[in-house]
Amino acid sequence: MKACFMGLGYIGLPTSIIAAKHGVKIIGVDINEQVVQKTNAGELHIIEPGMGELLREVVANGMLHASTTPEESDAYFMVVPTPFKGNHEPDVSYVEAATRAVIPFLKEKDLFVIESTSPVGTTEAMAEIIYAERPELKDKIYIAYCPERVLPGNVIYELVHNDRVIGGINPESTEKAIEFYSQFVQGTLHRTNARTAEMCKLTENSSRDVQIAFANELSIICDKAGINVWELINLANKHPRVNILQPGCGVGGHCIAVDPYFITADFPAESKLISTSREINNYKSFWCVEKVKNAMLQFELEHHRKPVVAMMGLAFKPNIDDLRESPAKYIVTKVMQGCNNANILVVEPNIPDHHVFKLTDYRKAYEQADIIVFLVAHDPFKTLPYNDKKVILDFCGIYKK
Ligand code: SAJ
Repeated sequence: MKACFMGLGYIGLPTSIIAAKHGVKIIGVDINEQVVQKTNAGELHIIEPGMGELLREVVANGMLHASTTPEESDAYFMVVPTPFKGNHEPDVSYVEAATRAVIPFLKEKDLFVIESTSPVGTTEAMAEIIYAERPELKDKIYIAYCPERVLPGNVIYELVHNDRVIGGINPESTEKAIEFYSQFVQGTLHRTNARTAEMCKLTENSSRDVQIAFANELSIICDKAGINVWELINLANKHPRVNILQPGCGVGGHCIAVDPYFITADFPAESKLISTSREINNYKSFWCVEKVKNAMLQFELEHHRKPVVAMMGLAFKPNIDDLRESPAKYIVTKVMQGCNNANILVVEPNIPDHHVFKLTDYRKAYEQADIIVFLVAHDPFKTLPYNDKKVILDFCGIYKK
């Protein structure tokens, strides 16, 4: 069997590598020539543990080849980004462009799958585009939506072991897609229709966003009430039916802070809780900036000099080097803008250097600074002994124990 993957990014590339490893011949397509060249040279252009060796293997044995243009295959997978346009409205133009690019190659009994996170109705809309161009294929090809659920950093394991939801535009399409994914997925493949599968992906990430918003709201209430939010959540979670997530300095990354807008854009009147949660999580980062600025002013009033401030962490979540859509990075930038960059030590132990920020070793920064701002709960920070001579703003629960 031959499969064509449109998009060799954080999801498309790993999925095509795993499929190739399980005997599917892959043509991987990307508009970025550098990505294509690197992939064909067996070099991974993303960061993902263990994936580099697998790529080298499937390129060397001819199971995976990359190109800037699609080729005739038996199955086609759309794994391209769905960004925003204007006011947080999803932009499906990449999905549509990828779909249009494979239309000339489609033949009877082929499988066409969308994996990109997409607004409800996208799979049906792409089916209409395909049939408009190739009316002879109506009811002769299989069309389905199958979202991914992998957590960056653990992709090799999760691509194989996670359950997946697969929704065809008709039951035959669902079965055909299940047949494909069973070649390498050991988790259960759950059957549904395309609209439910699309909504399921959005629901998973929105559910997490709403739950984190609850924790972030609690953290702001507790700050006012003089209660340690970490202790509070730990105690509340001792209830057998309560499971509150952890507050932080906001919600980042490419998924949880993004996908809820795919629901709020289409159902603005109905998605009150989801849109308020987005606002709370965005506000939490702004609130952290204000807290840091206030602590700096307070210090200056008390000590008649400006404080040295250590900003601990830039990544969007603990123990990774990914700074995309990072609330910590936003907070550091805003604080630096507010004080003309003076006396701010920026720390990110997971990257060697940064083109904008001059990085300081986390131990040195902790030693030198008067105010320590914990933004990301990286493991190395937890080894720093609590020093009550310093002003510590712990937004991510470094000292919760
Ligand atoms: N965060 C909190 N408190 C928490 C948990 C997370 O503030 O208790 C923050 C993190 O610091 C980070 C953000 O949320 O800024 C998102 O991190 P995450 O680890 O929760 O999730 P992602 O964005 O790395 O990956 C998510 C996953 N989805 C779910 O957990 C429902 C992953 O399974 C998806 O595949 C991925 O989105 C995606 O591609 O959609």
